[in-house]
Amino acid sequence: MKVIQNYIDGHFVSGKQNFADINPADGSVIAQVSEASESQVDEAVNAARLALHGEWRGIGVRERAARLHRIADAIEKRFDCFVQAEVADTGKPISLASKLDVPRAAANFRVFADLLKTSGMEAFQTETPDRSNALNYAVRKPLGVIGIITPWNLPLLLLTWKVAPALACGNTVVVKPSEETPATATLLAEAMQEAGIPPGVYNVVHGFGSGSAGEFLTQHPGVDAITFTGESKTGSAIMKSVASTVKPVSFELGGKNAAIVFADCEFEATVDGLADAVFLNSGQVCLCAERVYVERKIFSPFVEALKQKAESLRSGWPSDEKTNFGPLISAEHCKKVLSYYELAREEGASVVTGGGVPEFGDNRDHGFYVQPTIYTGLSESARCVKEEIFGPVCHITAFDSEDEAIAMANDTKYGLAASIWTSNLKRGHRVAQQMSVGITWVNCWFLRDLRTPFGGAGLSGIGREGGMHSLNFYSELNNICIKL
Ligand code: NAD
Ligand code: 6OH
Repeated sequence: MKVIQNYIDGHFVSGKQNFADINPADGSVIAQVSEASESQVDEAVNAARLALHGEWRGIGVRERAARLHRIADAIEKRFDCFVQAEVADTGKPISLASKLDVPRAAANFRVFADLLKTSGMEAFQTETPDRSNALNYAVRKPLGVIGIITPWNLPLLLLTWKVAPALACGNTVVVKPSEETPATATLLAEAMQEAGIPPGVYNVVHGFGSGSAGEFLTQHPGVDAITFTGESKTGSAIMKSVASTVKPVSFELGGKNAAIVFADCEFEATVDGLADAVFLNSGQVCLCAERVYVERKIFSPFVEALKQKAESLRSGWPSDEKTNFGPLISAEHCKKVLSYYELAREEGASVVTGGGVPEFGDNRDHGFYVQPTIYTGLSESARCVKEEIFGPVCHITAFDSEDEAIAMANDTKYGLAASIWTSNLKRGHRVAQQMSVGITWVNCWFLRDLRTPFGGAGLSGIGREGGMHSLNFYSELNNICIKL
């Protein structure tokens, strides 16, 4: 059976023991993953530190950008391998991995390569007390060794979203991909080799969080910063772990995102948009809308139309091109989502559609599929309306006024994303500006421009990445003040 290895100092290496990589579509074991020991994490960090001062340091901006483009080329050359590995690990439909995950991985490298070449630094001419002048300007230096910890829902997309700007800024990285989806991080090492990225610049350590590679990395004194995407409670554990060494952190965490649908929306386009916002990747996108607020005038037809969409999703084998709805990531996550389906009933929800497990009569019955699900009728304080479920499920509430919708949408400890659906653009701007979140979409959802700030408020994160925000996080800025 295939063994997915660690990648340390330019070499593929086995770890201390193996753990199973499971296919979410049928529960079968598809590979063994080599778990890095504490001393291997140490080796990876030391290799990354040495590489900071080696050949990588001397490579100028133009050449670094060229190598980032070469990484993108190498990903595109292996497009099918990446797609297959991502589909096997996550169970996501092949159409999604080939449209979203893998192209975005290449785009992440290209965008940050180009941004690096074109971005300048701020400069100020400053009046001095003696009526003379001083010139202030900043220079950008690498932050050092960056520890990157990522989740399983968009494994390659989210990993490269951090690796690309980190390398663009001249850092070296040690990445710890999710234990559920290890394959593409190791495949990326092949692309790094082909692109001429020196040994030690990109390292991969596989394993779990607490008591394993994740924690070894966050606690390591040789790591200069941690960037993490995952659950809010893991973010809290990582914060504690890095506190003693005062490392900068960038956190993209959970969400309980709202969509607000006004009666004047373009009905069909909005239903299509919401079907994506609720069910894409089986609801396992941090930006998914689990709370949908619909103006009372169109409540019933809207609920009915979204129900039709949910029931028309094709819950098939992930490698079938016609499938547009896959399983959840794991038995454990499936149990969690089904416990919320149960809780919704206990809390008094009306089940519009779904709420259970599909039956296939083949090996998919051993996989982690659940039905796309819509609820209505819960109070705004119900746990199913307050807590992130991270599955293909939403609750729909009717509202009468704009202010009421805004108040309900903002009544959450999270603050990642929101979407507003209206044909009144003035209202779109007005409502969007009142959302307590990091990202608001109007008449669209998950439409990304990689130059824009991305991140969350409240429990949804710390800091922003994207465009210059990424370059600033992954750099140490040195401001130079010269008396003229
Ligand atoms: P998770 O927090 O369980 O795991 C994420 C990563 O952290 C994994 O690699 C895991 O091994 C590691 N980890 C776990 N405990 C750790 C510890 N104590 N120390 C160091 N590392 C540790 O998240 P998940 O279940 O993989 O992903 C789902 C969650 O991620 C959801 O809450 C979702 O909203 C969130 N998410 C957020 C964004 C965003 O951009 N805001 C994007 C994707 C996913
Ligand atoms: C979360 O599941 C999705 C995050 C998306 C991004 O970080 C992005 O850059 O598009």
